[in-house]
Amino acid sequence: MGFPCLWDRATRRQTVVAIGMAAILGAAAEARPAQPEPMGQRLKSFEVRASRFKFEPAVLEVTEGDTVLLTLRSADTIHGLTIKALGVKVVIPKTGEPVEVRFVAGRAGTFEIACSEYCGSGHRRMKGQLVVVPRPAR
Ligand SMILES: [Cu+2]
Repeated sequence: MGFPCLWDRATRRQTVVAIGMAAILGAAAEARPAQPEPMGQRLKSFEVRASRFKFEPAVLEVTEGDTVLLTLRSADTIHGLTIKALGVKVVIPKTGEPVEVRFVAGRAGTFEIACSEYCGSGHRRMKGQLVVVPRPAR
């Protein structure tokens, strides 16, 4: 490094972030789907069935940094899926037509999934969990 006096903790953290972004951008630019994507930068897809009063599967596990694609279908009436902590909200129509929602699991933790549309007496207990495990250190 040309500026060792700047090589403090903050600089190191910014450098790591910059390398991470470069890796993401590089992977996107190359777009070679046959290559396995690096850990923590994968697309995780789930098919989720909503019905009175549950999500199936109820627990979704991904790795920090993953892009998550949910394909949601209702088996009966109108439902919704919201993950408030991550700003995710989508209505699932009663027709059974699939709806998709895509988001980045940007931070580790266990986040509540809830139904966002009143769907009957058990609406309040219609819950699930998104478990985002920390990205392994390299
Ligand atoms: Cu519901």
